[in-house]
Amino acid sequence: MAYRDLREWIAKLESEGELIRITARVDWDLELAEISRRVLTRRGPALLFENIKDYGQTRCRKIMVNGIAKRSRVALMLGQPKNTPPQELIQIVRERFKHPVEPRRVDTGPVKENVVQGDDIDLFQFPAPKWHPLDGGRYSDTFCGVVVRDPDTKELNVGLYRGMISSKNKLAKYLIPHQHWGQVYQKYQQVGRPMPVAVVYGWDDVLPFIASAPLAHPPGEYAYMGGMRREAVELVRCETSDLEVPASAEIVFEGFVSPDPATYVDEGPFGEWFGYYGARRKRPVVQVECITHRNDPIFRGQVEGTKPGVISEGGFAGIYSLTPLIWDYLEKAGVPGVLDVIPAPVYVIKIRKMYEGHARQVAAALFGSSLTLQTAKVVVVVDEDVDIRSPRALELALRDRVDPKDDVIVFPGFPGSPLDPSLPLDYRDELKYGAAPHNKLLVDGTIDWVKHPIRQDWGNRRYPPRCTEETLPEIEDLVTRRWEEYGLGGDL
Ligand SMILES: Cc1cc2nc3c(=O)[nH]c(=O)nc-3n(C[C@H](O)[C@H](O)[C@H](O)COP(=O)(O)O)c2cc1C
Ligand SMILES: [Mn+2]
Repeated sequence: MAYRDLREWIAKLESEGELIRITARVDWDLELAEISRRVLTRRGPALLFENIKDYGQTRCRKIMVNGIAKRSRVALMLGQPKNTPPQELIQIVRERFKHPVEPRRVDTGPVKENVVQGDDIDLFQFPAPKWHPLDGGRYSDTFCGVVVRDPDTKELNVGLYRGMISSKNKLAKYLIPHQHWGQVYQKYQQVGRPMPVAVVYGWDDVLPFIASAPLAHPPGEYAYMGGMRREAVELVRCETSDLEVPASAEIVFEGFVSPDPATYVDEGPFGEWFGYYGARRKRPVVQVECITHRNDPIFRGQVEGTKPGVISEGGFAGIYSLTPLIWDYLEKAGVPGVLDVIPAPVYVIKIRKMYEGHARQVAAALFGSSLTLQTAKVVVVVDEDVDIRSPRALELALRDRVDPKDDVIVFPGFPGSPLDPSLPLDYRDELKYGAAPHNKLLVDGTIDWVKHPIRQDWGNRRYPPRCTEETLPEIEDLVTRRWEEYGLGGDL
């Protein structure tokens, strides 16, 4: 039932009317990105570009975008009906995270149809777009899986980390030390050895879905991909290292990151998910030593930095991966009563409040975990009677339940995302600080039990009864009965 590879996934999307092939000639230089962005803004279909300027005769001639940028396609990825409601999808993902499936090793697979080494390596043979006008280069790594192995535990890690083509055989990478591959890289640096890396493009879209989620080890990302598909991922060994990649992936770049900062090259600016360009800095490099790919391979990418209010494909996938993870994490941390979760840009958590301090417990758990290090900066916690999916209801809760003096609480000195544009540029130096030095904010929108004890004259409530919802039943009946008599019949 699982999709074997990107091609089977594309065929499924096409049969469901969820993918369009673009055969008109399109320029990789901004035009392709703008088409993708407009279609994303309209929550349109996935796109397969088949005719890219300068890419008629190259090793790779096609690129797919927007594969899981819509709920119907997230549902299809999970083998569910297209119209599965979002809250149901989140519960399905939650359930599948609880049942990881270990990967299976196979001897070979389609990804080995072509093995490219030495002088034949040329990353510009792959149609990486220029996504934003001020980007420092062409970003090949926007929806891929970056594989490394922890030299101590021997575990594989698959993360989605951006990368820019720096030259024919160099990928400049945004490697943040606190991320899993950043932690692995520090181990290689300590012993002065280069870190083997494999970057995987194009497979079942559970690959970028899982690679961009902050998951626990063990069992690691491949087991979670297996869990999402309910079928083991088949892995083959790389040519130049003991790393492992999906046997039916479209393309794999294999290489090494030198431990020596003298080898770092310029990376950035890049239009980031915060909606701003980041800074250009010297960053680690994957020196590519081998490329393996299928015949007529299909590249995979996504446009970041969309229009205000429009969530990118990566951000969209994140709603469906992060929400279940946060929910489970809070439960495991022993935080009771979580009823709903909205992750990022502002976290909103709905709880059945059980004691005073409950909201602070939620916030402290979120700020205390690496799970939410990148994304949790502002957390709002509200009671169960607030519809957190209604912006108006949220505003009313902020106005009517919050005492700015007591309920707005700063948690100073936490690690956070170096992408945050509110930080001074120096704080955003990820290689200097590991993460970025951050302050976090809780807005406690729950009713304060100390200030508002239960009152019998309010019907055993802490807050005054709402005047907007209730009149006496006999008055309702009376007015209904006399409606015509008032001269208010007909349409009124
Ligand atoms: C499109 C996209 C691009 C990303 N780029 C980066 C990046 O350049 N560096 C980074 O550290 N995290 C990046 N992330 C976030 C990581 O993928 C995410 O934190 C993930 O949990 C990393 O895997 P890990 O937990 O195994 O380290 C990106 C996420 C998305 C959706
Ligand atoms: Mn990981």
